This record gives sequence, structure tokens and C-alpha cells, in this order.
Amino acid sequence: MEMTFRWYGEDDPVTLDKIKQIPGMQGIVSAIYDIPVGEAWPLKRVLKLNETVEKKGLKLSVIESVPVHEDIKMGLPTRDKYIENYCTTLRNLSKAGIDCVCYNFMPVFDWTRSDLAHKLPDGSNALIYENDIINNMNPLTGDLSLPGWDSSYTKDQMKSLLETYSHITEEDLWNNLKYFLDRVIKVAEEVKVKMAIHPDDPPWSIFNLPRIITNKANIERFLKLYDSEYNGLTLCSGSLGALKDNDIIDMIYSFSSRIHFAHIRNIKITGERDFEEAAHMTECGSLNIYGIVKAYHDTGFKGYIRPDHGRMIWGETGRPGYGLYDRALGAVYICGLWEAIEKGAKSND
Ligand code: DNO
Repeated sequence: MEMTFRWYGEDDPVTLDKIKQIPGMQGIVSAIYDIPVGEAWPLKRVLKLNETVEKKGLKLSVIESVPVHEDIKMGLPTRDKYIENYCTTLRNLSKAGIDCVCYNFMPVFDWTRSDLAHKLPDGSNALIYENDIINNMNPLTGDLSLPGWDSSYTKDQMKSLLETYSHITEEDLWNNLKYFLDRVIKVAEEVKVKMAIHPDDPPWSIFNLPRIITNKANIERFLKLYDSEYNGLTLCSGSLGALKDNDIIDMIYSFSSRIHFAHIRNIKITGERDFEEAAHMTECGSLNIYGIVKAYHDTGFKGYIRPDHGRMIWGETGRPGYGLYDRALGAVYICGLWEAIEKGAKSND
């Protein structure tokens, strides 16, 4: 495995210099953030990003994300142009040596939480999700700023998006995903870039929008839509783990050859559809992080791992979920587990 860390570019207060000081850190997960969704990423910009990261002695390992234009998810006639641009981006990323791209297929909203800085008893704060609160939110009022709320939409755009989606069923979304994969994975194979879909977070429908990458059966269906190593997964333990029935360890064993990118994070399930983000250690939440890391180890995982969201600790402020300290603790914890599992396995031989 290769340990990586998400970096949001030059504006990120968590700088590459700081990331480099985390023991065991090898790679950077990043993206180009100022290119409008749907446009092709110019080779020059990709090479520049690569150079910035390499100059600091790190490697640009994964692109998270190359976002998918809503017209593709909605299956509109304009999708072909956006799919073509997507393929151009993949070709350019490949020329810069990138071999893994993370994306998602969630309509309108990416990851969604009800509170970005919920105070925990130890004085830290974390992102939480409470279903009742989300159900009472109105995406049309536009006065909210939560991760996943695309503030680049005007109220009218949001209204028309939600109106179009109200006629799109889960089956339609599956068909639109297949249409996308049939065109993109061919190119991914050609240029050797592994595509890694991120599961829906949370793994259930919000605001009546369809969500499909939510559980084991649906992931199996997804992998069969285009049966290729290049049509793979970002297995995000915290996203899928919010549903008690999702057994992450079983998924790692079942899908090992198709997992290219692992997001490792713990959550504490506090209700049927409620959860708090927790520190990475197993004892801090509902997920068996030791078991998850062991499953990656035992299946010979050669892909990229990153610690996922962290709490805000030690007075840090910044981008919710993406401060330095708690994520760094997560990375080192995962490396520690890996070392112990690896050495344990050797001494048992
Ligand atoms: C949140 C992230 C997601 C993820 C995208 C991938 O912290 O895991 O925003 O990057 O869904 O496209």
C-alpha cells in the first residue's frame, strides 16, 4: 500500500511542507479546483500540479476528484460533449503519470452533514449527520453552507436541477452510469488510469434524490456494469459504514481486485440514520479499523490509502474534516497497524 494525504491546493492551510513531515507519508491526493465541472483539464495545468507536488519530494498519487457533470448523471443529450471532455482529462492525467482517479455519481450533493463542528465531550469538534435535521433542510433556500452543498449553483439553477431529477429514478441513474462507463472505461484502459468510484455519503437517498452506490449488492451490480480492472472502487469505510448492515471487512475481501483507493475513517453510529465522525482508532467508533486494515493487508492491497476526515483538535480551525492534526494521527495509526500486522504475519510463518 502507499500512504497518501488529501491536499486542497495552494490555498490549503495544510501545506505540502506540513504533510511531508507526517511519518510514512508518500503520496498526495489532489485535484485542480478552479476548472468548471465538465471542462477538460489542460495538460499544462496537470503537469504544473504534478511539478508542485514533486518539488516538495512527494508524489502526486491520486486525483480526487474529476467531477462528473450533472448532465451525464441526468442522461441529457449534452452528456456526450462532457463525456468526451472527461476522456480528454483522463488522457492528460495519464501523460502526467497519474494512474488512479476518484469520482462519484451522486446527484447534486456530494457528502452531506447536518453540523460541521459538533462539540464533543473532549473539547474537540467533528462533523455529524442527523437525519431529522437533514430532512428539515431545504436545498432551495440557499442560505446553507455545508460540504457537498454546491454553492456555485444559483437558486434557479438548483430549482431546475431538482425538478429534472424528480423524474429520474434509481434505474435511470444506473442506465446513465452505464452509458458513462461504456465510454470512459475504454479510454481508462487504453491510458492505464484506474477509475475508482466513491460510494454515496451517506449511503441513502437525501432530498428525494436517487443514490445507488450504497451497499454490497449495488457495488456488485456496479462492478458488473463494465467488467474491467479499470472500473474500480474507492472503498470509503466511513461512507458505507454509516449503514449498520454494510460489512466493510467483507466488502474488502469480496472486492479486493477492484479496490484501488481506500479511504479509512471511523464513525460512531448514534441512531438508525445518525452518526458522528470519530477519531480513526477502533475503540473510538463503531467500525473495526484494525479488521479493515488487516483485510487490506491480507488481500495483498497494493493501492493507495488515505486517512479520511479528522476532527478538529488542539484548537485547529480550517476546512471541516480536513485539518492537519487528527488526519495525521489517523495516518500514523494506520501505518502502525500495518507494520504490526505485517510483522505478525511474518513471525507466524
Ligand atoms: C469527502 C470526500 C468526497 C469525495 C468525493 C469523490 O470528504 O470523500 O467529497 O472526494 O465524493 O468524488
